[in-house]
Amino acid sequence: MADYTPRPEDRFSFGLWTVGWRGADPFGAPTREPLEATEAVERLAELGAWGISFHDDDLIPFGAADAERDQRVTAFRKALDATGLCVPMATTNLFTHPVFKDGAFTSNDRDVRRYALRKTLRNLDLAAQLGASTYVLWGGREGAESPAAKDVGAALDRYAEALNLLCGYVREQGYDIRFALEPKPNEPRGDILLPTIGHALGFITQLEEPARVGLNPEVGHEQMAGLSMVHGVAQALWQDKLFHIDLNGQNGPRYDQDLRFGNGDVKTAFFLVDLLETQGYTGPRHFDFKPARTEDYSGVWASAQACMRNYLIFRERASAFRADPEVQEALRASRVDDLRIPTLDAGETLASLAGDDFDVEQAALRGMHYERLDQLALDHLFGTR
Ligand code: GLT
Ligand code: MN
Ligand code: MN
Repeated sequence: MADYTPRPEDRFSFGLWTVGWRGADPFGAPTREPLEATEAVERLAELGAWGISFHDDDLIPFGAADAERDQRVTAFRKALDATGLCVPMATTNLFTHPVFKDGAFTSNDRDVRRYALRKTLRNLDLAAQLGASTYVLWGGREGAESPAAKDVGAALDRYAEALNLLCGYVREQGYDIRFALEPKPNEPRGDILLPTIGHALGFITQLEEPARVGLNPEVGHEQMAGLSMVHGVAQALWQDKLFHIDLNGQNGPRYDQDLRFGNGDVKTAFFLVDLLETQGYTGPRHFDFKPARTEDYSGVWASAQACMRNYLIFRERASAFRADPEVQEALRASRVDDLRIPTLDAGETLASLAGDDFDVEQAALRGMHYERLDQLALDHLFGTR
C-alpha cells in the first residue's frame, strides 16, 4: 500500500479562509464558530501541510486598531515559527466590505479605486514581512450585471493602471514578490473581468512589467466557464505564467462549489496532477476549498487532510500510468510523441513540402487509438491496473 502521508516537501498550502470558512451561504447562517488563525496554523502543520496563505481581513479584522493588528500578527508569526509553516502567498480582501460593491481597482467610483490601492499596499508590506513571494489578485467584484454599467475598455485601463502601480511599488521596495491574477467568469458579479485563463494571459501582455505578473488559476473557475482546466494550465505553463494554483473540485458549470480537491471531476484532477508533476511546476500546491457547511470542525480537518491525500493518490496513480510499458506503447501508437517533432526539418522551407510523397486517402484511414489510451488512464485512475 502506497504511503499517502503529506510532507512539507510536497508543498501543500491552504488559505486561512478555507479551513476558517464558517459555512454562511446566500441562504443560510454560519454553521461553525470562528477559528483562530493560530489554531489553523497548528492544525494544518500537524496534518503535514507546508504553507498557509491569507487575506488581510482573514488575519486582522477589518478596521481593527493598530494594537489589535500588532497582537494578531505577532501571534500568527509565533505560531508559524513554532510549527515551521511558511507563508508562500498573501492577498487582499477587495470584495467583502460593501464599499467594494462595484469592484475595487475598476470601481466606477474613483475614491474606491484609490482606497483599494491603499488597502493592497498595506497588506503587501505585511506579505513581504512574512516572506510571501506570490501576491494573488482575485478581482471577484471587478465586473458588472449590465453592459450599460461598465465601460470595459476603461475598466481594463484602470485594472492595468493598478497592476502597473503595484509592480512599481514592489520593485521600489525591493520585495521579492510577483503577482498572480485569479480568473473567474462570474459570481459574485454577473460577469467578472478577466473571466478565464486566456483573458488574463492576454491582459498581462499589455502591462508595463509583464514578467512580474502571472496566474493563479482555480480548477472550479475554469470549469464554471465550461473550459478544460488541464488545457488552460498547460498553456499557462507554456507561457511561464503558472505562478500559483488553486486546487479544488467542481461539478460542471454551476455556482462556484469549491469542493475539496478530489470531489467533483476526478478525471480532470488526475490529469491536472499528472501535468503539474511532469511539466516542471515547482510552486505551492494550494487548496482553495470550502469545507462543506454540513461539517463540524472534525469534518473541516478531515476534508483538509483529504485534499492532500487525494493529491498524493493522483500523483502516485499518474506516475504508475506514465511508467506502465503498455501505456508507453499506446502513447507511441497514438503518435503523442510525434507532436514534439517540428513539422519542418531544420533547413527545410515551405517549398520543401512540395516534395512530400503523401497519400491523403491512406492517411485519413489511420486510427489514432485514443480510446485505448484513455481507458488505460482510467484503469490506472481506478486502481484496476
Ligand atoms: C475567495 C475566492 C477565491 C480566491 C480567494 C483569493 S478569496 O474566497 O472565492 O477563489 O482565491 O482572494
Ligand atoms: Mn481561488
Ligand atoms: Mn472558487
